Parts: sequence; structure tokens; C-alpha cells
Amino acid sequence: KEVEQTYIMIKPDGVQRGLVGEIISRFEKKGFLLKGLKLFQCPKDLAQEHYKDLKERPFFPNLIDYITSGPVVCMAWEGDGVVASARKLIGATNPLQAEPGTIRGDLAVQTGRNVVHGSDSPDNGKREIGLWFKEGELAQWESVQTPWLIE
Ligand code: YYY
Ligand code: MG
Repeated sequence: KEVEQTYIMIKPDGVQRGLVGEIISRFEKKGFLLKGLKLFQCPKDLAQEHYKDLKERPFFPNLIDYITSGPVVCMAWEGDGVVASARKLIGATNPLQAEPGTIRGDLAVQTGRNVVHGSDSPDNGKREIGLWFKEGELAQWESVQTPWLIE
């Protein structure tokens, strides 16, 4: 059985605001395995494909402009339950409703500038990692921490 993976992305506001280390650190400290990481300027067609389910929504053009407005940090994280757990670490879509202690709850004030993306299902995790990473960009490695994290 293949291990669950999620696509996490620090959006352009997170990069511009100097939050890259802070955000990566939360996933790293939790104990998930980092499989892929890069700074990347996203072309418009990729942003549109990534958010294609929201194409008909009124905020879609603004969302695409925002995501392509500067570099993003693309990450793939792996572990049992990583998709739902990462969503909890990230917090609610509207940062004003996100719990303190979550990334959005601690670091943002507006839905349109909510600093980070996380896949909403294992299937979408796979789909999004396939969109944002090329063959060979994911690392095959084992962390020395694993036996201290998983019995
Ligand atoms: O998965 P998540 O990012 O929490 O929310 P989605 O409902 O998938 O929407 C994706 C993205 O779209 C959201 O992070 C901000 C933006 N957005 C918006 O600008 N205005 C809304 N009313 C809803 C979503
Ligand atoms: Mg979503």
C-alpha cells in the first residue's frame, strides 16, 4: 500500500512576508517526511489547472493573479494521515475563523491572502504533486527520526 502524500504550498504572500522558514518548520516539527521542496514561479495555466474546481467562482481571476504574483514554495509531505493532519495545521480557509495555533490562525487575516495551500484529499494530494513536481524531483530517502516517531 502506498504512503499518503499531500501537496503543501506557501503562497506568494507567505514568501514575501518572510514566513517560509516558520511554515516549513511546523510540518517538519510535527514529524512528517519531506519528499519535495522548491521555490517556483507559477505560470498562469498551472494555477488555473490547480484551482480548476473553482473556475466558476467570482474570486477565481483574483486567485489566479495572486498565486502567480510572485514565487511560491512547493512541498510534498508524506505520512499516514498527512492530508487531514496538514489541513488541521493550516486551519480554516478564512484566517479570521482559523484557530490560534494554526498557520492561518497565527499568521494571516484575510481569505484572499491566507499564506498556504494544502490538498483536501489523498486523491487530490496525488493529483497536485503530479501537477507541481516533475519526475525525479521527489527524494527517495528515510529519515533517521522515523523509528523515534513511529513504533
Ligand atoms: O482549501 P482552502 O485553501 O482552505 O480553500 P478552497 O475553498 O479550496 O479555496 C481555495 C482558495 O481560494 C482559498 O485558499 C482562498 C481562495 N478563496 C477566496 O479567495 N475567496 C473565497 N470565498 C474562497 C476561497
Ligand atoms: Mg482547497
